[in-house]
Amino acid sequence: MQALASDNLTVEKEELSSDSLPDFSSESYKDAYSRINAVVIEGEQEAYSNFLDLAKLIPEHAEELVRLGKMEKKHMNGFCACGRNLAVKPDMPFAKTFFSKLHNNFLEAFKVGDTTTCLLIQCILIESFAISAYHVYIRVADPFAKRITEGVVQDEYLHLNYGQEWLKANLETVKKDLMKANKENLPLIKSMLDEVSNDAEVLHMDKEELMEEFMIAYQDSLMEIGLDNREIARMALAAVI
Ligand code: PL3
Ligand code: FE2
Ligand code: FE2
Repeated sequence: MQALASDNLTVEKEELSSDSLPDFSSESYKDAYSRINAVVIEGEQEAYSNFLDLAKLIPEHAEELVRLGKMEKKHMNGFCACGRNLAVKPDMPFAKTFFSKLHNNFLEAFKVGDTTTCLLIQCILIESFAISAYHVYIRVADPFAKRITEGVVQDEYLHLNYGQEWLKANLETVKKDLMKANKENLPLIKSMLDEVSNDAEVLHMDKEELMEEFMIAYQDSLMEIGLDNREIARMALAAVI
């Protein structure tokens, strides 16, 4: 009896610890992974096409932007391999719907030549989202996916950095557009996080932690761009109201 009681205690402790690794072969893990994996694959695919569009908006940096875009294709292939490795079929229709509002906003902005909004959506919002989620995922991923994601996250900083530098150099002329684009798009990131949080939980990724990591990456990036504390606070508040 004694031994049984203490065994139960150990199990309970392991389940409570968010850092403990999940059972990668369980049906519940594979089911949640089919959506999360698809979201990441679709996100990388759309990032590729967004960088090609950005290359058209900023022809003087076309070569660099195409190079950044090609990295996204590699990321996509890497994450496809992660799904295959776990024998999971990504739920791509789910992922397409998941990104549709944000992607439409990008395409609308592209159509009217609104570089600021395109950069905010792809380089700042999406890349901050990816960087924060990948960092949280790395702690609880299977060994194969962990290695892939560690390589990917390094590139994502280059993508974030590109947007930061451009917006910083043009800040005075784009500030109003930047605020407006933030107001329209940051709430979408918040709802997207809400939408995947249950599946992320199954992968042992904590929602609060995902939100914290995102807000840190996002606010850091706004600081790099040269916004002051008040402006950053005002922009961050768009996520809750
Ligand atoms: C651009 O380089 C990448 C765009 C991808 C965006 C991904 C968002 C991540 C969403 C939620 C949690 C994912 C965890 C990672 C798992 C493989
Ligand atoms: Fe990427
Ligand atoms: Fe990226």
